[in-house]
Amino acid sequence: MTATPFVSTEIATQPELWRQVSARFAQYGGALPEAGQRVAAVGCGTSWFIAMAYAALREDLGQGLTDAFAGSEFPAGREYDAIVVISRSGTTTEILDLIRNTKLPTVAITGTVGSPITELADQTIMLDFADEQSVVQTRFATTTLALLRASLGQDLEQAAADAETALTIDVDELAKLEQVTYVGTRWTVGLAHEAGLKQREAASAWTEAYPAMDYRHGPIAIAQPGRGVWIFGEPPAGLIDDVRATGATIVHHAELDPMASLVIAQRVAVAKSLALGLNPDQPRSLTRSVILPD
Ligand code: F1P
Repeated sequence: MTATPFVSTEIATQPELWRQVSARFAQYGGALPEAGQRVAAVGCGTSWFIAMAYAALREDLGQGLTDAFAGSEFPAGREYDAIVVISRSGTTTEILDLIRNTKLPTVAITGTVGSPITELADQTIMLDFADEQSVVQTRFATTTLALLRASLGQDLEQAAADAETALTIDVDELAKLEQVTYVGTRWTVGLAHEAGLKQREAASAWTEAYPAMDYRHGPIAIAQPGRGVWIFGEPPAGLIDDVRATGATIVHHAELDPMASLVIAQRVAVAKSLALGLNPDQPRSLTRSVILPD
């Protein structure tokens, strides 16, 4: 592959988009749930992992009960004050079915103007400026999370500056790791899942992801020299020593916002894909949106 993949260009725009979306936050703020409301956040694939990150962060910031579900797993009949649905394409079957079948208020975050979700959801937050040409999501997902973090009162400037640093870090050695397991704590568990998905999608590579505390309950058995354990956020006590003892490579960007560490993970996924002679924009067996037959 000689031309620059779309995903590489899209990854590089993230710092600016995070700044842009947080500056525009006031414009969208009214549509997002208020503090104290009981909220469900729902998506599929990447969008589910962003929902997971938002849910844990919202609860940890004391803004109210927040659950995250994959689109297919929303528990019908459970009461929430609002459902936040995330879908870049606005066409994902499980998400559209959920909105059609619920009586609860829905707010959709999407990247696609005129998509069915904009007709079905009660309110829509349109992030079309963060849409992507690559099938593999990077900037739509992180820009959505930047918006959600801003809605919870977080300042994204440091994260954006850290993401600029993340764009300059050499990833060649990380891309040579045979296998990576990503771990996180609370809101960074969602980031760990998203990082793992990037390598599976872009490079058809074997990755795993777990809550960091759960990692020692079995998954550590595959750690060995030549493989990596990528830690998002604060590592639990003793974890680094336990991983070091296996000989696996520890990846931990302690000085960067966890979303900037995700940017590095995205770049590793692309580098690994290219090294294998694959097209990182077009994962095997995957389309931009999963639309299932009736
Ligand atoms: C969800 C999704 C993505 C995946 C790929 C196909 O899309 O499953 O997670 O990376 O792009 O679609 P969406 O509902 O956010 O459009």
